[in-house]
Amino acid sequence: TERYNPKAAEPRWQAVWDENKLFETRNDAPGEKYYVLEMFPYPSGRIHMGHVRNYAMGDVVARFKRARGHNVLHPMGWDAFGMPAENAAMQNKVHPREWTYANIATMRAQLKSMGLSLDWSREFATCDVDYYHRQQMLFLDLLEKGLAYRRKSKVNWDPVDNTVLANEQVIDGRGWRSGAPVEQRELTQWFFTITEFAEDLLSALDHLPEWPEKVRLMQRNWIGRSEGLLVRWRLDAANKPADIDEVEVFTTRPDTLFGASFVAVAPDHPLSKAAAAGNPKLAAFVEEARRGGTSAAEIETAEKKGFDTGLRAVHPLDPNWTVPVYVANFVLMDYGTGAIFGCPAHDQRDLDFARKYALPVVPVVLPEGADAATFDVGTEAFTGEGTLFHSRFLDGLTPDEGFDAVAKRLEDTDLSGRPQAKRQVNFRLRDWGVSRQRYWGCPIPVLHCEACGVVPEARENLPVRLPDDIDFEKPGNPLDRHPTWRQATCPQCGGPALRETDTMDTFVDSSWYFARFTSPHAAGPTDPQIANAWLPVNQYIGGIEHAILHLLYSRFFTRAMRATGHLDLDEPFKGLFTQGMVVHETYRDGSEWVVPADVSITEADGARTATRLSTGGQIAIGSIEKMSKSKKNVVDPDDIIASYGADTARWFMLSDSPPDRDVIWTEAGVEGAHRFVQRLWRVVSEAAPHLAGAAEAPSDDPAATALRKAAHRAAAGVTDDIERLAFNKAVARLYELVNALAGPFASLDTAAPEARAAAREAATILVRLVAPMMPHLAEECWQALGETGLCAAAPWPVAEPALLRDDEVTLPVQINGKKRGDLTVPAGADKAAIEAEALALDFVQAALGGQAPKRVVVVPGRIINVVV
Ligand code: ANZ
Ligand code: ZN
Repeated sequence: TERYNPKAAEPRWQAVWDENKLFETRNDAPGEKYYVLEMFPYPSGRIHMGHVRNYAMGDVVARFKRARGHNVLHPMGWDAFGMPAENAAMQNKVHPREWTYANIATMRAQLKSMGLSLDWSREFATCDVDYYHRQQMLFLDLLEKGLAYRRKSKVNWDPVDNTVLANEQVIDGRGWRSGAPVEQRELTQWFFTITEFAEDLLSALDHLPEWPEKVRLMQRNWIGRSEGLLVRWRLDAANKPADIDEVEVFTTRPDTLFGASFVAVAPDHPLSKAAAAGNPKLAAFVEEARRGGTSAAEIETAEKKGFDTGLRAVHPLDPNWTVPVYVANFVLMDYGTGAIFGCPAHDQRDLDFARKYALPVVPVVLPEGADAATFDVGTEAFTGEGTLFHSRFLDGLTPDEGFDAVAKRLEDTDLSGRPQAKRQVNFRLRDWGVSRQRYWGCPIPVLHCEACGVVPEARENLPVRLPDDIDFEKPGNPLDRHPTWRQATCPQCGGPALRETDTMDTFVDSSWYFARFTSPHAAGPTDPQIANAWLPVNQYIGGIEHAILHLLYSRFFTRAMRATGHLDLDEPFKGLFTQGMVVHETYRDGSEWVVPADVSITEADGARTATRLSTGGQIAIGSIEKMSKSKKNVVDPDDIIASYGADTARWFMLSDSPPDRDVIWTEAGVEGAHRFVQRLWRVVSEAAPHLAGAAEAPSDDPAATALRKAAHRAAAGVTDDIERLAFNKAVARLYELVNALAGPFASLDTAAPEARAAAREAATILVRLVAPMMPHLAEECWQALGETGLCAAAPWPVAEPALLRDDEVTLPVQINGKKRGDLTVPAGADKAAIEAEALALDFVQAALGGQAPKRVVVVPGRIINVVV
């Protein structure tokens, strides 16, 4: 037969699926609903191999579930707002809208060439007016429910370009375009109250068994719940500021109070300001510290610095003990109370700080087995478990017991009419700042009226559309300097008002798109009934890079949309799978990276050498790394599809490694995959003519039964593999099945019709098992076999249990507990029969020496033990 020609076959089958609207999902179609979703792409220009891997996996699940009779929802769209479109506008003078939609067109065509079973009728881009209109509705709903609010917050300010910068636009503390040192400015910005849900977002993680533990852990840490104590420290009257009497700290380790050697406050803390009032050097330090980065990560890595205010705080458990009060750059204003007490022996930051400023280091937790007389910390704080010592009434307690003892005592201590301490649960999680001072995003639908203040836009005036006529000549937000767009009418008083020019963080767009897909044309954000019927997403698949923010924000939105009546569910994603990366060797010609397409590899005596095709010169082979433009180690999916076809690309992506691990893309691997494509085609198409005249029912002779068993076992195995998303195992099983069938299929011309029936059955099983991974090839085979209808619409093969059973089992035979030999019996033989056969064995007879056995233990399917 002829070689399989994917170039001709793939577009042909894609057109047939399209014409039949095979993958258009009706909300009311029969079958249990199953929603499979891959994280939608950002339309950056072209799809990359990471997309191919992600969508190939999702497509296997979608096609499999469809074949199993589910009503499958498998949609696709575009996460289309964001900075790169504005950058392109600035660099190439192309409108962000044009740039974005052109990219979408390119990438849609690329995805279509992969033959994905997507419901394109539900497609949308988040920059479609239709979509952001609904997002504005949601915003107003959140505002009404008190889930959105405004407050002042810090932003990165470029003093030369006079504009706010996104975090990504700050490079080493400088503006990416101006190069000027970035300042922190306070701006009034919009926030969503994600912290209101902190406790629930945390505890609900325990009820997501189909999420990777790793992701749940990352979410837990991000939410960062800690139980601690608020402790008020009196300021020593000697030199305290007139209007401040005390400083309250948040601590999770009140058990270490007797190891305290200083108190430290954040640069923005009121006490810093008060202390700096008459102290220019301190004022300069505070100013300097405030300029530093605001992110926790920056603070974590910055050098720990402090400044002694000269104030002293009185130890809460000893009125005769005071410690110095510092302003320190590592204390965050927006965590706890913005003030801490430092216990250097048991906290690394405090220890570094104490060593730097020569403060006492007194250990108060003794590690098990350590000697109280000699134990000391060197440069490493001891943060483990142990027993409290040097701690007066706490001596001998565990840290937990010490926590409670201190809490009790201080809760009962009165300090100016209030308890000196109280328990508090703190979260690291902050409210979600959604304001962005950018053009290419969803406009926040509010107005600023001089008479009425901040007024939500009237719902009948939605959508607030982005203006088209904008210029990127100057840095900053083009909405701010648009000649007319800002001018509007206040819906409350009818007077003039100005539009909000902030647009929403693009993470907002991707926080509810999965719900919109359930009824993409609904007048409101969702049709709640339909959304509830489809959600949660049964299987969500995407990169681990979204393990924290995107998933957390989507989980928040699910709660916010429940509060505003747009859906009613606990969690958006029931199953989550994070796939590994696609990696590739790197190549270097001197200092220049070389694309794999320009490299030819030769192998001799186990050594590989690389030749650069364009120059003929030998070049260096570098390490294997994530495909990236910077190292040029990328392979363009289009090239692969053009040379080998989409099925080969899909098959290779699924075959080589477990889906959660990295897959190494190699030319040899792709070629191997393609050889299998051709082999499968040959095996099936050459058998096909002999299968036409097959009998109705397969024979039960041993050869036919062996064939049937191979097919039915593969069916059971592949089903199980796909259920567990073990695609590489499914692939391995299918290689095996083709091997098992190739021999018998080659001699079909002389086989009896009943034997052909078994072969026909095996062939149709094989083709259907392959279909989720290689759907085009499967259709071609299906047609060659003369099957009616489309393979993509055929039901999944169901394995017959009888064919999965082994006919015979081999049991170890023990004499007095020692294995002496084996016995093979028919599967399902009863105990008596097994016992009789065992006793007849030569070596058992010999051991018995003519005597009756004392006891015979038979565990069918497991073991036989004869006691003599
Ligand atoms: C004394 C102490 C002794 C502490 C010790 C730790 C170990 P988590 O678990 O993240 O909640 N802390 C409190 N507020 C802070 C702020 N605004 N900026 C920087 N650090 C702050 O951490 C709580 C601990 O972090 C608190 O417990 C406090 O230091 C510090 F051996 O108090 B601890
Ligand atoms: Zn007004």
